[in-house]
Amino acid sequence: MANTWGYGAMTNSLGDIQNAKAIIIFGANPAVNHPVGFGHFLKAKERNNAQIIVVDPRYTKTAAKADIFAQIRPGTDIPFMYGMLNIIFKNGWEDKKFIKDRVYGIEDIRKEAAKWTPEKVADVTGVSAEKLMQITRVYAKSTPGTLIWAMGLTQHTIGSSNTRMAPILQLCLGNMGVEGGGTNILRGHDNVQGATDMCCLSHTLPGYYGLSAGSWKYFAKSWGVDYEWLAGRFKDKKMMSAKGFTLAKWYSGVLAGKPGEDKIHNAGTNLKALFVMGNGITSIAQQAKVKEALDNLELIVLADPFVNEAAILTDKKDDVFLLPAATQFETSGSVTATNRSAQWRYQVVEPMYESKPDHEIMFEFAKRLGFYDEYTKGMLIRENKKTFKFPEDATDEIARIIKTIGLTGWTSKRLKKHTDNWHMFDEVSLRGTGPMKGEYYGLPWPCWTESHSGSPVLYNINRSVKEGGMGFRNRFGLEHDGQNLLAGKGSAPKGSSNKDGYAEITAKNIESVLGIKLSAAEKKKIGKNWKVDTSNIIAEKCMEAGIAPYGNAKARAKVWTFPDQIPMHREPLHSPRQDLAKKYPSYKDKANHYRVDTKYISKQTEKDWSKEFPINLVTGRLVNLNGAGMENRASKYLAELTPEMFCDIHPGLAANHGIRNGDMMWVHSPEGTKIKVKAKFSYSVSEDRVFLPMHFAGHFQGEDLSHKYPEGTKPYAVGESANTVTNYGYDIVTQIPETKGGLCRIEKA
Ligand SMILES: Nc1nc2c(c(=O)[nH]1)N[C@H]1C(S)=C(S)[C@@H](COP(=O)(O)OP(=O)(O)OC[C@H]3O[C@@H](n4cnc5c(=O)[nH]c(N)nc54)[C@H](O)[C@@H]3O)O[C@H]1N2
Ligand SMILES: Nc1nc2c(c(=O)[nH]1)N[C@H]1C(S)=C(S)[C@@H](COP(=O)(O)OP(=O)(O)OC[C@H]3O[C@@H](n4cnc5c(=O)[nH]c(N)nc54)[C@H](O)[C@@H]3O)O[C@H]1N2
Ligand SMILES: [Mo]
Repeated sequence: MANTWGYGAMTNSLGDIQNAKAIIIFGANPAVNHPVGFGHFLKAKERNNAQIIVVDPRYTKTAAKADIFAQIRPGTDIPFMYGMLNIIFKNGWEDKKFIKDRVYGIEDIRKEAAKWTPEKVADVTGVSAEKLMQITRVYAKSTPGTLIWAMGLTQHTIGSSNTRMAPILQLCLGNMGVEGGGTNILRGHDNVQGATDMCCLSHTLPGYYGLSAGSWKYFAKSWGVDYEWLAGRFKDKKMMSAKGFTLAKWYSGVLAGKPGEDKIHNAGTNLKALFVMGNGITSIAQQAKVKEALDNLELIVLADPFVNEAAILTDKKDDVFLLPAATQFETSGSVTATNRSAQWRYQVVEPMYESKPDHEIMFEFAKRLGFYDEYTKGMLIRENKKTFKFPEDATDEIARIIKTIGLTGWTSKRLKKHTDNWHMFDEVSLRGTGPMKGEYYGLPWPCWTESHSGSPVLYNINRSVKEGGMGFRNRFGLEHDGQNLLAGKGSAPKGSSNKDGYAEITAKNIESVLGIKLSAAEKKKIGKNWKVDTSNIIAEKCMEAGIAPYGNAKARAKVWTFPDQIPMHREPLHSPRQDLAKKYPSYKDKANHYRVDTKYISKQTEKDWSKEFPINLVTGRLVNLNGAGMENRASKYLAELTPEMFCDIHPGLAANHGIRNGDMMWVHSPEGTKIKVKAKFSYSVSEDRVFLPMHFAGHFQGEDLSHKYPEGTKPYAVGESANTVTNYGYDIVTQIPETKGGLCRIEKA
């Protein structure tokens, strides 16, 4: 299973934040979670006196560096942003030309924003009308402004709507496609962007190609394998195109059929085996369910450099295997940073003891499962080789096949050259000098051809396509509801042969859009459209004409295929405000959501949760620990900083429950689960909420599982996992768990 919690790449880069005049941060705590990158935020302050605005339910270390802090109620960012738009439209502070030429659907946004007066926003979000007006004025008047988000926006049932709302705010202010602007999503692990781009996800092929027969056929051809052979790996062709389970709900795949469990659509069987490569498992919401699922599996295989604490959580005795995986220092290959730049990672040491790098573990599996040749064949094709060299040939295979996000230019040779010449690039613009002139560091995608510069700022029409410029992608047809979806007159990237909006480039329209004639030989070689054109003729011709192969369209504020066409506020499934849950109810329950019938409104209305569980539960991160935490809790010095699992609690709230600083306390969840943790007084949380760090494991509902660690492997710090009490609730589009919007009850232990 792969890690793909966050979504959306940075449109700009960390360095480019230094160009911002204002920085608004929703649900991210970079001072803690991206402390090196946060240096650029502070430099923006030094350089431009950039105003830093933090919107978070907690007074974080990032908030401590902010000019303005708004303590928002969890899960109410959509009303907050509509409130900003309400003020922006009322004062005419929006960028009218940008909206007219480059955005579709703002009329609907305008109507919704009109409903969110500052007073109404104050009631829903807990942020005063005055503060909302102050923030809006500062942010709208200090352009370019950059908008930052991370997990505080995504880990909600409405997470996907949050991630549409934020770009809409930026589009309205004309903050997209400019240096110092953009939506800059601070991603998680070093290569989480790369993992997402390769679609270690259950609903797409690599490069976001989707699961249609057409996509499968493109990959079959590109991998040099027979499409029917590939199809034969599935029960039938319907399952071949069906989305799989997600990491968040895999447990339902095991437990379905038991009383009260969500139903599944899995071609007739429950899941029987689990193979984990690079996920901590104790980081998944609903740990009691996860434990039960682990206990009910026939086989568990955990490939990890450490003891994966799934093995500690489960009571399963047989057929649990720990495979020693090598770490990133013992292998090499390309990794993709949060701003779409690639870097080559060189091996530091040989794999230690009997450990093996992940790719070797996978190759060994493929051999034993009987498809090693098919699995590795794609690496031989580019240069018609007999044997491959990993990872160079894998990187070159990716460059050969992935057109959708423009990875053609990412050959292993070029990526190594960038890493080797790291010192020749500017940290703000990413521009290279000397031998690296004309290229941006890490060739941020799209990097359309083998000589393309890379694109440091997405959607920037002030640069030529050759130098990283582009409009918005033409992805959703040419018109909708009678309105043209292509960009307006004169809004093509600089130096382009076509000055206006244009469709994505296909073999059919290339001559008319570019105003060129193809030779007979070219016509024979060219692919059907830019996404499947392995001849690269489309991309090469487009570069000459200054045309972005993916078209030049309007960004869409309205998505007519989503449950909410424009982002709408909906209360979390477990809301402390029952009055608002009635007014802004959740979605209808969703059948077959990544194979699982997932509850929304039925959960929200099951009872008035807030009566028994009146306190908001917020979870998140600490600077000294990472993810599920095993890697760092196994380090004596890092563990020493937080030797025990704790709960940040306001002294006022604690006093009401007879809890003193340092007492043990119980946190109970609506699911009937509980954890025992140490109370830590903190004014970072208000009296209506508590905060739990997510990095602990090794205790379960009050029980110490220390005796279950294999000899010599117990980490220096163990404790309850916050995810034993995070509530049921999953994003309507992506199925990310609602780990940042739930309820709990507390008592002194
Ligand atoms: N030290 C350290 N660094 C890390 C990690 C780590 O574990 N440790 N993990 C890495 C990974 S995988 C990721 S994804 C990133 C995550 O980086 P962040 O997203 O910054 O991490 P979190 O602390 O989970 O959440 C950020 C903030 O969201 C706030 N929040 C919660 N609910 C809401 C809400 O409804 N609205 C708003 N506006 N804010 C809300 C929380 O109070 C918290 O301060 O960090 C990466 N960096
Ligand atoms: N309550 C709550 N839960 C959350 C979150 C939250 O904010 N609140 N955040 C969520 C987010 S954004 C994320 S990303 C997840 C993170 O949670 P996890 O995905 O569990 O993150 P890590 O602890 O980084 O887990 C990585 C595992 O991979 C192992 N590993 C490290 N290097 C290698 C390698 O090279 N090969 C292999 N095979 N294994 C390796 C580590 O030892 C570790 O066991 O947690 C999610 N869960
Ligand atoms: Mo993450």
